[in-house]
Amino acid sequence: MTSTDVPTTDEGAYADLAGLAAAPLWRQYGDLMPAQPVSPAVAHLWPYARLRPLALHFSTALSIAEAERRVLMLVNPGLTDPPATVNTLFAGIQIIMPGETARTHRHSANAFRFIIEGDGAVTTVNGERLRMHPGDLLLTPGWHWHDHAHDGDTPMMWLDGLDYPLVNSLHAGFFEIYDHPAPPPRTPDELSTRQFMHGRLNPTWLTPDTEHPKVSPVGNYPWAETERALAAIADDAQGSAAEGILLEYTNPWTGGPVLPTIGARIARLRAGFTGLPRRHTASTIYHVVSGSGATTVGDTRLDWSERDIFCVPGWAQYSHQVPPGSDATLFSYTDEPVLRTLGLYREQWL
Ligand code: GTQ
Repeated sequence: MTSTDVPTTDEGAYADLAGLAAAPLWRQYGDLMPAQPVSPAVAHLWPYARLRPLALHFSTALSIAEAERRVLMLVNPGLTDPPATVNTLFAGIQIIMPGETARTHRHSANAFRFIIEGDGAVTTVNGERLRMHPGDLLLTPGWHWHDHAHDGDTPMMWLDGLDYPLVNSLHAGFFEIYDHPAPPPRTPDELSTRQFMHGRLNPTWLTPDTEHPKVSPVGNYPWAETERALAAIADDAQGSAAEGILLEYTNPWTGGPVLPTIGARIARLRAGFTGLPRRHTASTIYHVVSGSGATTVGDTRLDWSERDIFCVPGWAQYSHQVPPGSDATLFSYTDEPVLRTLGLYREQWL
């Protein structure tokens, strides 16, 4: 048909529209403007005890050079193509063996590591060497060069968190390999942590990065400090009715989240804790640092124990329970900063 032809049937008109890369809104309105969020992501739990032997298997089956990063992706059963853990965020288990180096690269996606086990590996971020210990939170903000090297003597495993699903959905993903021998360190080891870790005493001679004000200047939030912060209040503070004694890792320049797109948190849930159910538009990924318990998400019950990873998609109703006997400690990360920045954060207590 030519541009001057007039269709005579509805069917013909719909076919002509499709041929023009156009479509009738009225046939899709409800999908495009849902009354409330509809997410293909599901609540899911990945048992660490099942992942660990597989990580060890691939540590000998595949060289780190072949893999670039030896990471088991935790793929939400509802978000397989492209793979993501929740709508905007990714979780993976990375393993590095003694003597190995994962070469220097950078990507526009923001990343962090939360160390699960092992000792003796060092991550270098934009020229600063950061030693990794279990429970440490290390940041690799977008477009920062980073490599991982391991000179200890046991396998080292950590949780990787990245926002690449969000970055790729915005078509803003860049990646580059540093194709030269690793340069010498640019600052004394761990200086950013030592300069900023005390929060209320910040260096006067430094100023925030005006182009990236929402990126924390801290390389490593060490477990020893996190544990001290929890221990100082955990017996006395009231805490959140949904998340217990929930502390946010903060950017010392802003008091806000550590990365523009990702907030990271640690929570102590006291023995016998029963959280009030709620939902919010932010999605969350949890890692069990210690203890055990259950999280009910809609009709799904996730029973978790030490080192497991699980996720709660946005707008899903959830509540945590911890049995009597011992406390539980949960690390978590969330896309709440994105939703808040865009004016899209909503929460509802149920
Ligand atoms: O360690 O740089 O889990 O680039 C995925 C992509 C880790 C990393 C991941 C990465 C990294």
